[in-house]
Amino acid sequence: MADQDRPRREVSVIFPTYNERDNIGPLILDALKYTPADTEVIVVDDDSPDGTWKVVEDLARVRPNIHLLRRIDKRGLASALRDGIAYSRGDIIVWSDSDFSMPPPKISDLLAEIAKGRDVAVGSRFVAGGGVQIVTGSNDTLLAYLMSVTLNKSIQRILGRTFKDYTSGFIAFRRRVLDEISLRGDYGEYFIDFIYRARKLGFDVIEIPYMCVERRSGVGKTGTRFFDYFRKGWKYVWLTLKLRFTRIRQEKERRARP
Ligand SMILES: Nc1nc2c(ncn2[C@@H]2O[C@H](COP(=O)(O)OP(=O)(O)OP(=O)(O)O)[C@@H](O)[C@H]2O)c(=O)[nH]1
Ligand SMILES: [Mg+2]
Repeated sequence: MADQDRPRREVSVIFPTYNERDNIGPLILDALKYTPADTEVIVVDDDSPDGTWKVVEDLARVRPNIHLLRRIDKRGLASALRDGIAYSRGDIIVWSDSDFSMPPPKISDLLAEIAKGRDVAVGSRFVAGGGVQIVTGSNDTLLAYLMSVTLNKSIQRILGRTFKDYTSGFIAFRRRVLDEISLRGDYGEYFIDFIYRARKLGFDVIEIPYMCVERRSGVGKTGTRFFDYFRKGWKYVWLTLKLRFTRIRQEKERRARP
């Protein structure tokens, strides 16, 4: 069936994957428990060497609402999400990491907010009730947590404290938001950019607490050395400063013009 012939759906859940072979099957089936019956799942896999795509291919063969986009010569988290969006048919779009660090039952909480009329619901580690599970004895998770808190505090200083988790990556939103803002940038910057512009343009954005847990299986792609965080952190802060001094309204006006 050609892409554009696929039926419209209530919800599209997009999972970007790179080497998530043991997570992705159970994750898809779990996510489908917490979404309406008329939900499609789109996995965007960058030809993972561990064969993640094969697991999804097998599932997609027996479940018509599961789709695999296997990208051979493309890489990158934000670019995977953009391809997932372009393929999706849902009126509501959801995505999360594909390692169980963002618990699938929380998807129904995000969708409940959209059902109440919100435009965007973000899974947040930094509002009351949310958090990050620190594994005892793991310096890596502790460092990741501390860097993430520091980074988010810095971003809040520049963009405002009324929003807390600018690097969440766990979200549900109405497709119509995309009529006004596109998904720009790479890796984590895309999220800061998307949330800041959505709020600036007057969309109703809410944060819903969730507890971020350790990935269930496999190894993380995020560097665990201080230098990796520092390098990435600088990129984020630089983008944040640029956003702060850009006139967001101009984009809306440009898009509104025939
Ligand atoms: N398609 C695709 N997915 C990616 C890519 N990089 C990361 N992902 C997936 O996006 C999600 C978030 O990835 P990262 O933020 O790099 O974090 P992670 O690999 O979970 O690392 P840890 O959280 O430290 O365990 C994970 O489910 C990855 O499998 C990529 O280049 N392409
Ligand atoms: Mg992870």
